[in-house]
Amino acid sequence: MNAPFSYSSPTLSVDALKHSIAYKLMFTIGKDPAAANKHEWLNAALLAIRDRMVERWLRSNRAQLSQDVRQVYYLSMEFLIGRSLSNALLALGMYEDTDMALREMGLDLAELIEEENDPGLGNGGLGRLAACFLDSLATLGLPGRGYGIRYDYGMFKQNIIDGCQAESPDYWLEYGNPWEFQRYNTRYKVRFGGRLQHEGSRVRWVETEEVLATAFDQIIPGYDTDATNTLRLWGAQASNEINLGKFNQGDYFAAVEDKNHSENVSRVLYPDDSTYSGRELRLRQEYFLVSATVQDILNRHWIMHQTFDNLSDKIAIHLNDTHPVLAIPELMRVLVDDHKFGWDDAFEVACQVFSYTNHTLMQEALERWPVDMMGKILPRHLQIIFEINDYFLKTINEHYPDDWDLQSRISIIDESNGRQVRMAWLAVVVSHKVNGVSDLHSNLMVQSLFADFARLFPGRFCNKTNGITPRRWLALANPSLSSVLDDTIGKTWRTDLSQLEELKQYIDYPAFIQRIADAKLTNKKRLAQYIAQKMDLVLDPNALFDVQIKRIHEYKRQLLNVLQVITRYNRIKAEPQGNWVPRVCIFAGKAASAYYMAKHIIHLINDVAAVINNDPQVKNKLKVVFIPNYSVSLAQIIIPAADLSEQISTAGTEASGTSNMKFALNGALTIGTLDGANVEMRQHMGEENIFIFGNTTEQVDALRRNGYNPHAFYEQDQALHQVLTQIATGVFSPQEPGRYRNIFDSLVNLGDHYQLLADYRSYVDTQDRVDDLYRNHEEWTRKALLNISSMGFFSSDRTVQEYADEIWSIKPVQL
Ligand code: 26V
Repeated sequence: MNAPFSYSSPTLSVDALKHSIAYKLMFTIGKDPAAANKHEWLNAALLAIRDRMVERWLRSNRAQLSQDVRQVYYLSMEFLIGRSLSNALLALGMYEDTDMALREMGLDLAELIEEENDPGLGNGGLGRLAACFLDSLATLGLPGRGYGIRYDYGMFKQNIIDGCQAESPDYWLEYGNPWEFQRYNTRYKVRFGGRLQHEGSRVRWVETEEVLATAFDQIIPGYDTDATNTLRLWGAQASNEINLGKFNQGDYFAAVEDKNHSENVSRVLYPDDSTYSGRELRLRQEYFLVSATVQDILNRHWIMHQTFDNLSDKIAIHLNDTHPVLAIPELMRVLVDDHKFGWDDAFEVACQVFSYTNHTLMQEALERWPVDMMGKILPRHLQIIFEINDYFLKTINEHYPDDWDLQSRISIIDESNGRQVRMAWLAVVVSHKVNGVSDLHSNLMVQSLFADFARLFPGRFCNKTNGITPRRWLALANPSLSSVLDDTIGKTWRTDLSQLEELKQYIDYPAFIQRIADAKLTNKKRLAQYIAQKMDLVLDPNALFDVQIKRIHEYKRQLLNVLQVITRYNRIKAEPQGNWVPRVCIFAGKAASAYYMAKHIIHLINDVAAVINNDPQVKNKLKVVFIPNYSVSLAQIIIPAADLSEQISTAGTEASGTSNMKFALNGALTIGTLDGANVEMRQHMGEENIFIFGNTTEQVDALRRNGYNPHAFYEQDQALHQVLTQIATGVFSPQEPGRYRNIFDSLVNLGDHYQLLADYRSYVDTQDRVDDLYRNHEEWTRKALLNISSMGFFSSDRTVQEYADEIWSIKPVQL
């Protein structure tokens, strides 16, 4: 297919830009430039920039269609894309021109960038990974599309009130979302409930409730390329039939109520990534995503091919964790019930089309839906899942006859727990590839969670170590370091991160090392300024900035960090004139609103901060800060300012981690356990350039098996004994001395599930080595440089290229 017409590239001159911005303000937003406020100017600028992306977008879409290449569809309940304006300007190479244009109009680009809201449509690592992948897919010119949900309310906002987390809703659409294109004509019916009617061998799903899914598209620009991709998010709309029916009966209020009820399906992101809750609305959300997406994919395929016989040649569907796994029975349902596929053929197609990433081994986060609930909301899907299970168990029985233990372990239906559907099992049975997200995690995955399946299908399991996009996490977040790199090795590291290796040749040039140190100091001042402004707390930018930012979870062990902070405090108090390395311990992260212990830990951090920060004996030797409302945009300020990155989860619990990579890329040294991707980071940077401490996975397991006794550690280590006693007796909560007694009990008397006490000594001693190195600032910076230069492997471009080659079998589109 030839392009019907083509535009010449718009002149990106400053004058043209000024003209577009003013034009947008007046004719799209309808505001007089003399009266417009900052938001209106931001939206005008943003629409002007969006126009510059549309042309590339149309061209990319046209090329994808005409070349009829195989496509990947990335299904995820979460996309944490962060702010888009600065990313778009970077991708288009328009930052300077826009800056100039706005300045000439009396506006400040940096200020407008800060004004953009940050859509929080994800919980943490999993959603952010999806966003990095979209960026890499586009930059590599790979034909792919993200599909997700356009929640009205994203991740809650976190306020800290009297030291405690308080949540408030995040209505991110308050000022509209100028990036999105609402597709009024791309709408699909999504059905729930009803009953099944059997007509011979055919099944009809009837008397369902219906909700409409409407598409909202956002352009995902590739960096320095014409290639773009699309993120398509579905919003729920009440279907007209329902409303009109009641309306005609004269019950106007009931009609409106129903409308609200059905639109609830895309109302709010579930803000809990630690425990699976089994709530009906969540199941509806998952099916809403999947049903609209499968219809859309098939619709597009039909338009291009007028047949579904070649479906598995042309599409790959990737499942980001089990949340969209209902896509499997949904695709089979549509093929069998609506397009007359035989059951075996539909199963075969599904196996070739689907692939699945596992992101956690934690039992409590694994999805399992009660059979009764699924039967009520999705009766046909439940039936198909039973058929898949029967078919699968039958084939296994042919190879391992009458091994009933095996059968019950691998059955998709767990009969032991009040009958539940194990979504991870379903994903494994019907995917051609299943991957973990770091070497360690992928190995543990096949040794533990999926051990039976790995024996049955050894070729199905693989590893794809996570990565991060260097565009957002270095070029955008850290302009001062980026400019040092540009001056030294040129600018092309943005698309080929392995070029950072070249920095190693400058390791012995003190002037160069000094420039790296200066860039860090600039970033630390930027963060200090943010903290002074928001929290009224003054920090010394020369102190060691020690940072742990991530969701609050017991396995991530923020509490171990607190034990170390208090230990340091006690030592300073015991020897106030000692030669202490000044340290600022920075925390940030949200706790799931129902996760009592996580919230309690936030409270403790703030209580400890209040005591330490106000102790006149301590002064600047130690400060503790909990920065509220962690988000992508906050991460972009905090990470470049870190000297030390805390990656201290119990070995075997953090699937990969991705902030560990962001920190190292920005020149922080890591203190961490041999967990997740820390293991591979150590291999790449060399063990002398990372602070590893604590038990290994094997040692953690051995302790668990042989009877771990935290009480013995408490008794034997004096410093630890002191810290735990202080927590238990209210030294940090004098108004309520018993406040943290339960934390003491959980560590000392109730088993210390994540083995903090076992790793405490090794952690504290390693922190002393950190101080020693920091005293020699040049040596410290040399190690930071070696960290930066070893991070090439951890670009999400590498990760996505591996998925493209080894899982999706897709090739770039020619533009
Ligand atoms: C779990 C759940 C449980 C049910 C309700 C909603 C919900 C939402 C999200 C999750 C996610 C749990 C898995 C997860 O986020 N894993 C993280 O994935 C990162 C990217 O691979 C990885 O770096 C982190 O180590 C891993 O914890």
